Amino acid sequence: MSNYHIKHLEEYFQVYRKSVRDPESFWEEVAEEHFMWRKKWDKVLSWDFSKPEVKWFEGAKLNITENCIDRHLTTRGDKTAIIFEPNNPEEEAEHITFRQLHERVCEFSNVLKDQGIKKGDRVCIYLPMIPELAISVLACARIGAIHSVVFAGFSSTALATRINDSDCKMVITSDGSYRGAKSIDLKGIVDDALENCPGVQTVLVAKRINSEIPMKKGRDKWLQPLLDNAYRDCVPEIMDAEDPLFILYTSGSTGKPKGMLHTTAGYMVYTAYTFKNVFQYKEEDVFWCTADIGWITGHSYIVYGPLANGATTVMFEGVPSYPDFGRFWEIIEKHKVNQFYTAPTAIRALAKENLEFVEKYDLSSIKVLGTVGEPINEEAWHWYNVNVGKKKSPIVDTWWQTETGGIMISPIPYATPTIPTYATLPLPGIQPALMDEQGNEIKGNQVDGRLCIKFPWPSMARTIWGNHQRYKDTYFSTYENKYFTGDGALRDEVGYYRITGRVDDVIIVSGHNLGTAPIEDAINEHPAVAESAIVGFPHDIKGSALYGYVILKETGESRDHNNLRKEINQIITEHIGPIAKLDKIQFTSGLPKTRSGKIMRRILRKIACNEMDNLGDTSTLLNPEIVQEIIDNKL
Ligand code: 6R9
Repeated sequence: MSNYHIKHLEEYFQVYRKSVRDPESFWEEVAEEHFMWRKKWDKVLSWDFSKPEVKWFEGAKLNITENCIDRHLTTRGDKTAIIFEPNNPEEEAEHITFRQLHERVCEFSNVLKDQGIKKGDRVCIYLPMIPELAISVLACARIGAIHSVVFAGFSSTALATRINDSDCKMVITSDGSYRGAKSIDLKGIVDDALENCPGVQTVLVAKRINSEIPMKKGRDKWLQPLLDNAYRDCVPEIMDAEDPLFILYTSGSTGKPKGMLHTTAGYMVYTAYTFKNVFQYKEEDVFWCTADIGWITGHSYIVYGPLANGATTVMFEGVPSYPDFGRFWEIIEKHKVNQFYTAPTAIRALAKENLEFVEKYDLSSIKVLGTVGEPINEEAWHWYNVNVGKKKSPIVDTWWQTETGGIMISPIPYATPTIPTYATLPLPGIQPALMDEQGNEIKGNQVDGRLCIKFPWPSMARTIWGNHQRYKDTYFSTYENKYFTGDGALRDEVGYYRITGRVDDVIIVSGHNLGTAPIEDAINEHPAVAESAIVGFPHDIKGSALYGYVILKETGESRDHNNLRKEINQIITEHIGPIAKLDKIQFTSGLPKTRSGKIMRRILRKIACNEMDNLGDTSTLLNPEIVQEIIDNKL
């Protein structure tokens, strides 16, 4: 039996038991068999959650890009590593082989070195989803520089905060970006941000939209001429297992963004392992994750996890609605995608549109469907299963976080029976615990509580950049000797996990703890409802009462709102009980969301509580304009 690739349920249970009984030899075996080490480790694991300090594969030496690129050259040199699908479907897709990727990463690494970047320096990458994004990430890793990718939809303020927090010396950007029918002046945003970033010495600019842009003398440099003159080979920097690989800022609903720091060996082993198992990737498959690389999902499952397995990974520059709502399905047909990984918010948006958009395309290549980012509601799950998977492709509802580095709780397709809204079982090596508010672990099944992890796993973040105390306070202080995820979960009678939402969003009504996900799921069952979000607001008798924000489908918009309110509460009563009925229901055309599709309930809560003058940081919102509409129509 190989630990590395699980193929059926019995095998999962065997592997899981082994991983819990002896985590060190379990991970040691995985690491031994499937990676390229310049030197093996002296010790597999040392840990102390009270500090907190965690080290995996201490003493080992490696370079992650040798594992993602070089070692595939002999057997997979001509295999496509990256398929780049441009925003405009008329523009030809680009197929980059492992050999070409090697060359391009080496050239880029040499440019970074020529520009004075050394091991340990921080480099901010602010690029659209073009090949240079993946290549610059890998180039940093090759020379030991720490990359900090900032999603290229963030504002100049958000960018400046992140550049300064980790003291980046360099910014890599492009003249602009395409997003559907629009083009965006990225370099202008960088110029604005850099007014307040004295530490940045160099800006490398890739050409994408060929716009005329100002270049600041001495600071800004066009990338292409530098690449053209760079040598095509670059000896990788040999890194320690625990050397930093990257910083990635979490969207952070409150306060300053947190720069999660991930290190080299553990992150590599875990993302590669989970990629292989959760997507059941086979050698000839084409894998597509629709996330942006500016999000952890893109780091782990567009770049590192797939490439460490020698996989073909798709990078899509555009949006699901351009040139029309069939774009995702067109791309699946075009590149014969076998595994498709996206977010519930995208599924819901596409499910609102005419079915013809998906029925038009041949989706028979699909073997596995995945979701990530938020709880998937039952209706969206069924839509995905019927219309995209044609009821023959398992859906993996993958629960994890920027902090966890890789997928933690998820079905293994074709092994774990799936149930809508359940992330199901922990992956090998992951030991979840549900805790009560007094700090006791809740044992047994059919229980709910706060989700913690009680044993280290290889890809956990090691600290928050520049603020270890905050790392400790946020994740390791609520429960002794456990990592606290901030999420609530329930464990059903067979031990399956269902994530019920962020614990901060839990609302206590007449002494009952209510998670947001199950109530929103019930509301979304109403045929006229497209999406919803609930928050609490103060109530004299109940302590808190529930305020719902509901988006109607086009078909529901002409209906009498008071009747709809009654029907929605009727559904909630049937699914959950009268305790969860909403006191107020406001119909709206949209909900405030982060760029990765998560509803910012903090803003909705403040509006419901009449605290409009204190909405907090809205710089990472996808649709800031919706906030005013919601305020104007407040009940
Ligand atoms: C990968 C990613 C993490 C938070 C997490 C949880 C929510 C993610 C989920 C899910 C329910 C899932 N979340 N996946 N909730 N079911 N399958 O999303 O990272 O951006 O850091 O967000 O997202 O609340 O704590 P990140």
